[in-house]
Amino acid sequence: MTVERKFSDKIVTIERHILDQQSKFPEATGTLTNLLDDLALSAKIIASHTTRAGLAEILGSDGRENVHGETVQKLDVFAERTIYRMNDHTGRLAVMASEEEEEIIPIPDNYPTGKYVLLYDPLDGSSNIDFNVSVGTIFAIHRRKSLEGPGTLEDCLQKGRDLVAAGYIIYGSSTMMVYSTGQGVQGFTLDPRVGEFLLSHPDIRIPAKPKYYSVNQGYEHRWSAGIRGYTNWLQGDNDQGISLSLRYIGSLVADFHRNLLAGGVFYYPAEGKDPKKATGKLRLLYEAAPLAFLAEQAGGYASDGYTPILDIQPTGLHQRVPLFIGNRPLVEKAEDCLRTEGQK
Ligand code: AFP
Repeated sequence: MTVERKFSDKIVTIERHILDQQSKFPEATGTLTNLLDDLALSAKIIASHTTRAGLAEILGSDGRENVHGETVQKLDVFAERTIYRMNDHTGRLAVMASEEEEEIIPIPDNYPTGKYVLLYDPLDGSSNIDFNVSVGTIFAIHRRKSLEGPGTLEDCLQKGRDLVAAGYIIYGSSTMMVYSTGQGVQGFTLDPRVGEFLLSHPDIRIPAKPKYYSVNQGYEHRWSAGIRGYTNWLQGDNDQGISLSLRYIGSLVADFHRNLLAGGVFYYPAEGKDPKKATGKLRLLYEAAPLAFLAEQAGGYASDGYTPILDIQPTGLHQRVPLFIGNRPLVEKAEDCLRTEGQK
């Protein structure tokens, strides 16, 4: 029997893909490859629980509050512990930081430290879990700046521009891991039958023609005139034929993922009339910077309205920033609107 073999028959697992990428860099030691593998395995473990969220005692919050005063869901705790336990002992990391923890997370003394720094939001959008809405994990990887010993706060406070890799896992109608090491954006879908992430979305590029704008329009009364004008512009108040549909899930990974594949802009602006949201809601290190890295790698752009997100020097672990992210012309239009507003 002769079997016809085509290129499209190639089955690319995430491990194979990461190794292929590594082989392009002869000086690579494999540490980043192994770190990404550890994250893929963490994702599979978390996915095995998110898909059972409605079933067991795991549903609902455990009553504790995280450092931002938000109620922590049990799955947040599980995802947080899973990522920590998969990475504390490997000798690949100098230090970690999580959206759920106030301070940096040191590597325990009895384990070796390594050259990378892992920042993560273990389960973003977790207030949606009880309603069967997609949630996600976001991760960001830097090279340590300190030379040896335990990693430091400064190792964590690095600009997005210096990221080595970033990505997210979306736990939705299927589980996907989307990541970049600075050579484009690759998307893998978890085949639950074989327990492997398979390359399903190679070289993702944001479509040039956008479809959606995503914002919590319920907060419009607290926006500045510039943001209101920008929203009108996206809705069709322009002479460029742009007229976008509104889609907002309230789960950043899901909103970003849809716009990455369909084209559009997500924004969470500063809310002048709410002192608690003077710089928006989203965190620079765990949400804005890693997604900005992916957006730029996919041909898009992200800004806080004035400065590219990737160029902002973080000053605190839990710093919040306004975020505009998606197709470059749409994000630049937001910058225009805010600049014009500032000149009035
Ligand atoms: P939760 O993790 O508390 O659900 O917050 C999710 C999130 O940080 C981000 O994923 C969403 O884009 C954003 O908040 C939604 O915030 P609003 O509910 O204020 O629109």
